[in-house]
Amino acid sequence: MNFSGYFFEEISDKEVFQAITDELHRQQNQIELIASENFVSKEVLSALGCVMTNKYAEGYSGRRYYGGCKYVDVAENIAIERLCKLFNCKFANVQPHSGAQANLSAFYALAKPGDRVLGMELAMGGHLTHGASPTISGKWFESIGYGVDKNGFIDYDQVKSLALKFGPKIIVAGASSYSRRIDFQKFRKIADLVGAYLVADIAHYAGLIVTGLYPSPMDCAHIVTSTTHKTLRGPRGGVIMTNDESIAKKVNSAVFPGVQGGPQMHSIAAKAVAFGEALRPDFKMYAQHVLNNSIAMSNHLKKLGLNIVSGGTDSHLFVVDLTPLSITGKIAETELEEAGITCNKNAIPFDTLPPSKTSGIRIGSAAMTTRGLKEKEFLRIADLIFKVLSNYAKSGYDAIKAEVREESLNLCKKFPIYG
Ligand code: DSN
Repeated sequence: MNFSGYFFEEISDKEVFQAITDELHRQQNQIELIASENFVSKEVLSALGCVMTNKYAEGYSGRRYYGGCKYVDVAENIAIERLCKLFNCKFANVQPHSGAQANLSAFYALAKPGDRVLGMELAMGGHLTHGASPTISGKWFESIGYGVDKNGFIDYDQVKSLALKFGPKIIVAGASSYSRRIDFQKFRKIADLVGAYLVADIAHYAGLIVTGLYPSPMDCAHIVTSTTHKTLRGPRGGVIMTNDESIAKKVNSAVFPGVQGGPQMHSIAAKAVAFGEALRPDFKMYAQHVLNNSIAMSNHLKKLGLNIVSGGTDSHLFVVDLTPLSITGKIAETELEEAGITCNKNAIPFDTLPPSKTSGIRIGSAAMTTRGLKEKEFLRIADLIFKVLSNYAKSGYDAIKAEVREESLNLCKKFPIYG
């Protein structure tokens, strides 16, 4: 994969050009630890900026509502074929503009407004679109939330008892900040007990799943949804997969015309390129490093005295509980950003602080692993994080933060991206 030599063409709109240039420099010069982000290859970027953005192609390959779709059909067919190969599935829809659209389409395909949906609570590590009250998933469906036990692991007994009590139409297995393996087979058994559909949202884990480093739900979920831009390292977007032909038909109708209009063909072309990259042997090595780096870093932060939710990680991400340092997630996010390290504040299970503050931060290894960092560097980043957070508001703090900022910048320069 080629992550160097990215030169975007200067555009005459100076204000926008400046914003793009500044964002490029920010990405080059910050240590990126946001668990849902990654750096795409130069080829994926080129495909994203291609002329397919000009094309309307409502419908599906071979049965569009516009003429002139011959070549976008080729791109979409390649994307579908590669995605099915990656996940070993029979049917795929590559049109969702995002993970949220993919999840909404899955709900639309399988349930009606007023039906019950059982998903992981947002505050416990779930995702907004799995039934959180401000979203369509929480407003149009009767949503019930499950959580984790006192050790931070999914409470399958609770999932089962809630399923038996409420008889949901859909059970969602998937998360935004759950670091451990999800037992999809256990979820399917519970779904079967109550006649529910199982929807697995693997947005975070997709790149680890296709490389065999995280369990795949493909043989047990009725529908699998994902984003394409996290560990899978593709362009921003969503996908839906299934092995059931009648569900596949419902999914296609749900995506278009149910939830979306014209697909973004430039984005689908870029998805096809990224799926091609994920099929290559070096992607497996990349994913293995992502996992090794995350485990090494979380263990090191633990040694330094911080709590890790659930005690560690089986994936690219983990959540640090900051309560031993008496510092909020919001403060940590701001201070670390000023020290050259980007991450996001995140609730910890049973958090007593509101989502605008939180008691934790979420950390992910996918993006910096793309830049070539290995365990040694991730351990050093853990040291830098600890240095900032443990000295916060103490005397000499500003000088310490400046030191860390300089070291972060040097590390970024050693592992350039798009340079
Ligand atoms: N917002 C994404 C995340 O950060 O996990 C999920 O869609």
